[in-house]
Amino acid sequence: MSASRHPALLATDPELASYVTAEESLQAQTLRLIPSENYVSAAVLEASGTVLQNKYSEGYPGRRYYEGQQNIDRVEALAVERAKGLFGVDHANVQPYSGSPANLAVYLAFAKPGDTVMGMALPMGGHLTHGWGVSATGSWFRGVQYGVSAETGLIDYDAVRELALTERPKIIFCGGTALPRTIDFAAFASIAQEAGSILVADVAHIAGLIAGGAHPSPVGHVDVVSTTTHKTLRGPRGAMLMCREEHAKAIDKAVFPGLQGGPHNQTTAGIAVALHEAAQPSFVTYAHAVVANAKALAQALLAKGFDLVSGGTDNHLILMDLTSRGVPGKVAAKALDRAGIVVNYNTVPFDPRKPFDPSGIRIGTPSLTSRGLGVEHMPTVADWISRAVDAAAKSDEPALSAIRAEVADLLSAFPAPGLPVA
Ligand code: DSN
Repeated sequence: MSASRHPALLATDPELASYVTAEESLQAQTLRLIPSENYVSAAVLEASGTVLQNKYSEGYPGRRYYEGQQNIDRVEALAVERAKGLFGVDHANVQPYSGSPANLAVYLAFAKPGDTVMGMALPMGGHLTHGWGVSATGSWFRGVQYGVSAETGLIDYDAVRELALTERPKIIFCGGTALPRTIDFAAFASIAQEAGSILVADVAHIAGLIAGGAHPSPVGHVDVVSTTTHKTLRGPRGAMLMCREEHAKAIDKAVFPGLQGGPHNQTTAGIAVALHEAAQPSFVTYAHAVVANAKALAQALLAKGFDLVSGGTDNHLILMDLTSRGVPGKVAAKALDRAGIVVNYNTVPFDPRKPFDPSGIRIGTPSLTSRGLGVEHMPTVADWISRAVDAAAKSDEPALSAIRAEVADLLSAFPAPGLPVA
């Protein structure tokens, strides 16, 4: 692969250009199974690298604190309209820099420091920003946390209700980062209504599945939908907050001027393109294929004797508990990396091990689906994972190298969107 794809960068800063080129090769030749990652299209990449970068635009379309917004206003208004159309919401704010600032804006809109807020515990599959202690959201607010049942690995909605009615939180978050099962937004809505809480669905992981009709939508059930734009939605790294009209002012005020300054207009452009792509029939096919691939991969892993949290998956994500294989998650993740399969180590519910050295790994199918791999390839992927975990237990480096070659060989027939063809 040649760095000539970035000629100006190569001429100005060859060292940096070489890192970008190396990353292109890495992303082309490895099987990327991190469920929060994807491959954006060439069009999204182009939009994200435009001269829109050069413009300051504090405010919102038609209400800016800087002049020269003729084109920027159109870009942002287009992104907003596309978000509203795709998700069927009254209002969309496309300015949050990423998921954590988006969630922080929700706190700013609806709570005061010291208020009680409720979310899923991080080790159970929640997110740091859902009131977990080490996050500002768990130290500036009083975070109370729900989890999953030890028997089933599923959310126990009766327990969530009991906690909500005891604690009466200002805000309840549903959604998370390691949830392999469908979220029952209607059940959360009835709990939030009883508790008098603002309900926020953080759909960062599943936004693309929702857009493509492969997961139920929270719209109509929740007060606010928070999402990043770069996971299953396949846009640039950014975020959006969506809500009913009654909350529009509070959300906009919280994002700007409450929390952020000028929006990243080049990212807004990339989001607009990604939303356009997500409105096409091919995206519906992609979203359903992501889920079909994850289900097929889960079946194949179960057949190899792996323990999966909740016994499988309904979405794009699989949480593997490696305790019975006798290999810690971190050791497995590093061995898989050497085998050309990129995952992240992850806590599993009720994990006796520490977060930096947990019992599990988290995998998902968005990236491989974007490359065009299908259910017929999932037994091979499960076999690679099984062999790599066994090789990790025996420190068998030649076995890992052999898998790496097999991975690169298969992937060479499935060029990744947005990457140069080798
Ligand atoms: N959203 C997280 C992930 O799932 O990777 C990171 O915060």
